[in-house]
Amino acid sequence: MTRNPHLSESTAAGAASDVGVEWDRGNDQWWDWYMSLADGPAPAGPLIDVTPHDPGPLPSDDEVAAELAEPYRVTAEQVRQFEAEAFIKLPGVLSAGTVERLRMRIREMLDESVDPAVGFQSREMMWLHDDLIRSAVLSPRIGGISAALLATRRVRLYHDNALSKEPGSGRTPWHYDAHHFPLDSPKVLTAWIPLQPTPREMGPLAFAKGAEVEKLVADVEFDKHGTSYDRGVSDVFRAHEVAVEDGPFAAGEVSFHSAGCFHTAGANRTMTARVVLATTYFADGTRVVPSPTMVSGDWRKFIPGAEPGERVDSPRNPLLELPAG
Ligand SMILES: O=C(O)CCC(=O)C(=O)O
Repeated sequence: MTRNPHLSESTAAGAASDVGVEWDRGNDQWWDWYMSLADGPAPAGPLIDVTPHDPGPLPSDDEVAAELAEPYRVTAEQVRQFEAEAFIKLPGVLSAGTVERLRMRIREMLDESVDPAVGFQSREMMWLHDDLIRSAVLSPRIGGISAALLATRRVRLYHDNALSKEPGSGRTPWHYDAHHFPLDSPKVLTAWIPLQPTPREMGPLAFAKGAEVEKLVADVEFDKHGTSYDRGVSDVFRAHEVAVEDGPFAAGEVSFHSAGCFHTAGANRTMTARVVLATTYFADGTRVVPSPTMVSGDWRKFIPGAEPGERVDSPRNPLLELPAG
């Protein structure tokens, strides 16, 4: 067994499946580790130059906030689909101009904080520092969709995440978020908000269809050092002919996946960074799992003060204001 170079003495210790200790580095280092668990050869060949997208006139900060205060009507059929498939892609959640404004701001925030040499760039908790990002992360529109899909009236924020998969950067391994978030409830979801039209070649998020497919891979042993977990999940899905939704995202289209949904993302084979705002929400009343693991990264940053078994309701986990009506 080759030791994973992103792990410390403490997190590398024990069996490859042993994740019982807490993560002892930052969340950006957590992503470096996690992305190193993706299987498959590094893709070769030239990067594709995608046609630049024209978002039209750009809205002001106030116009973005006003747009995101408006409700998005989620139908009963869409809720049923989310429950049956564990994810849903919804068109037209954001206007093309709002998508571009968020992209520009997140790019600035990444550029001021992340080493440009890093292939998968990340930054969390941006809503604490920026009004425009806050108006999206805590927006009644995204909050209202999340509450409708989780069949609850009260949702709180777990965290926000900027995720920029730079040109040439590789796959995101198969995983499900209940393995990551130390939240003791099935009522947890992530809104994955691409900040440009995202063709297949750019590595859009891809989902294994079906709330039950997680049972098929329950016995695949996690491997903190290498790529065998990603490969094992992929092999089982292939053997069971599990359908995978890996299509492109149009500008303004947003996916919502539950914490039990298995998902992955392809490499970015284009010359444009795949920038995403990913925001995670949970039903009010949720508690911290009894024993968080290193797979939760530096989770105390996101839910400060909440210890295992306690309710998560710190000032960093505000209740979302839902749209009127
Ligand atoms: O953007 C990616 O490649 C991975 C994101 C992800 O897994 C998530 O937001 O749950």
